[in-house]
Amino acid sequence: MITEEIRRVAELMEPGGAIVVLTGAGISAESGVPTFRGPGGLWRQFRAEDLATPEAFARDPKLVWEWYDWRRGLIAKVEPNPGHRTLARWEARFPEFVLVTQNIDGLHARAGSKRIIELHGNIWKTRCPEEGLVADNAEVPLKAIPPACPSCGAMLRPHIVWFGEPLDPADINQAWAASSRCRLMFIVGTSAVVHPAASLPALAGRAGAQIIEINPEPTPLSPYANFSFRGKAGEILPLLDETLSKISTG
Ligand code: BV8
Repeated sequence: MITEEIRRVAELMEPGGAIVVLTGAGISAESGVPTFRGPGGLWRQFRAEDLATPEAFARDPKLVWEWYDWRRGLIAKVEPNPGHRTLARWEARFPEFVLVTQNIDGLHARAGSKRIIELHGNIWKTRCPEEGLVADNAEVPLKAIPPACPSCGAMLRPHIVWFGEPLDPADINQAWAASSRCRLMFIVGTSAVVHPAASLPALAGRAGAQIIEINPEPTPLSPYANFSFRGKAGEILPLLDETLSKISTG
């Protein structure tokens, strides 16, 4: 059944209108990737300070790499879900569509999205701290922990933005620019507590965009959303897509 609110949002999705979608761990939850802060979330089991900071890596790189190797093993076994696939379709459908993700799991790309701003990096990439070279790495499990740079032998690090590290200026600048000129911003599956990602909807809202949140739980951004869908991304996004198709075929 198509709710009135779904129809209203679908009607706002005009073919030429700029759309930004900000995703978080919740969109991958239905694929089986653990979130960070909810029940069963990674930060309920592990301390971010021990595993996701530059200080933790300097102290114990083997421990940090083992944790990422374990997560790579989990992610390698799962598939993108209908939420990821809907966003890939929207990229093809809307010329001014920008996908900004905090996720590092690579599932948006596997679903077919091509223009993705990965604000926090990608678990399938390594970076050489000496030469700055970013390389793809799909080994599961990793052959050596910690892995070494094939070119200079230095210890590689995950190509991930840890707490206290700046985001890649090119990524955050693109995300800021897209957010400040979009007409619609969807916030999907994020607890909206990690900055600067969580500041993007405010930027869009101030510039006059309609804010649409999709999350089974309320977040600090919920009071500012024009539409809040309390449901799963893998159900609400396909429902919106279906409604969009019905509207456009009359
Ligand atoms: C920086 C990578 C500056 C590791 C991650 C302003 C105010 C306060 C603090 C700060 C601020 N600005 C900066 C900070 C500090 C800090 C920060 O934000 N701290 C917070 C926590 C207080 N930010 C930083 O440190 C950032 N860097 O600001 O640098 C700087 C400048 C110059 C020089 C030096 C430094 C860097 C942030 C990067 C953090 N990296 N981790 C890894 O993943 O291995 S953050 C971690 O949280 C994840 O990566 C994830 O991307 C991110 C966000 O989490 P969510 O995706 O939202 O996931 P969460 O579990 O929280 O929520 C899931 C949601 O899904 C829930 O709401 C749930 O209800 C919902 N859900 C569940 N199922 C579904 C669903 N929704 C839909 N469908 C479902 N089926």
